[in-house]
Amino acid sequence: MSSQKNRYEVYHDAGVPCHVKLALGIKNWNFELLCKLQNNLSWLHFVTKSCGSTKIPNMKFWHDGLFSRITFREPVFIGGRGNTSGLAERFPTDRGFVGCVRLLQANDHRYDFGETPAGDTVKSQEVEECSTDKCTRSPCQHGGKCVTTTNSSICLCPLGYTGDLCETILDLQVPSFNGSSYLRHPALGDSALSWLDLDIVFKTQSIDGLILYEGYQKYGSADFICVYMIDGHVEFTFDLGTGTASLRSPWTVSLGEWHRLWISRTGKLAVMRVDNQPEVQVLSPEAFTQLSLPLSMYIGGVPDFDTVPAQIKVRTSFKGCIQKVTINEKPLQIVRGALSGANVANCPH
Ligand SMILES: [Ca+2]
Repeated sequence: MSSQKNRYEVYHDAGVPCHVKLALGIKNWNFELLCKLQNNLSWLHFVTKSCGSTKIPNMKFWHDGLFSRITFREPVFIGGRGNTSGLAERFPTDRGFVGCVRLLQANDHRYDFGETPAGDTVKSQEVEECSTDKCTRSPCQHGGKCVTTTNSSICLCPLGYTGDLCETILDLQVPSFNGSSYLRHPALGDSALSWLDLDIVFKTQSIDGLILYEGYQKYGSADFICVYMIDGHVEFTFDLGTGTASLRSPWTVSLGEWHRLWISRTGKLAVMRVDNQPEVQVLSPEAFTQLSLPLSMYIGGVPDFDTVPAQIKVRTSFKGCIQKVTINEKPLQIVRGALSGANVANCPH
């Protein structure tokens, strides 16, 4: 296989050359090629993959040579010709492939691009990890989820593990959140219909970040609650189904120190106090008075901010520690009570 600009040519030679030329997209994962020999017929079969924008019809292709078998004695080369200078005049290009190959399967053998003995690669030269897909080899341990960023990849570690590759086992006491962390808890359900008291002790390292959130169904009830840091202030925004109401701490809170936050909401009225700052209060607009929260509650962040209503201006997860959350006078088991979570570590003393 060779490439020149956006043209790929695929050669299958069992005595008589036969060529197929296809124009394919650059910078997309392209297609899967199946090449089979059957009796004295050989055919090539192209299947487009959904991730490429180019559509190639399935094709069958027969060569009219005499030979019916093909025997390979040389190693398989991927991406470049290697030491096959004897075949130079039969190859129309002397350039190697520039791009990524993520799967190669011949008959039933799926090649492992790793080095021998674990993988199939006997020798390689100037091959590196595909920069557009750093997660192909999924380096994360203990079930961590690999997520690509612009230049690299990060591991989202499951609850109880930490480290760049989720390699460290944790006994979590007071959880620390790093800006990509969250803990998912059971829904509050109807336990907050008429009243909701929150008592939270936290220490933030950033002026912005989501501390607690539960909502909100795109196609159903619009009820939600959200506690978060924004511009150094603590805010509480809630919606009983007829529009949002917000409370903001009058003053900013210091970074790196413990703070205590009380929120008490009864029907449409919500009252908030942070440390010894003045109390603030607000009434929810319009008619609805009940808060029903059927979805999971999140502490320290959410896996996907698309699920958080646009009225919440903060779009980053919390950076810091959360020592205590009490809901309606019941202490929440912040870590042990969580259904799942990611990237939660121990709060440094
Ligand atoms: Ca409601």
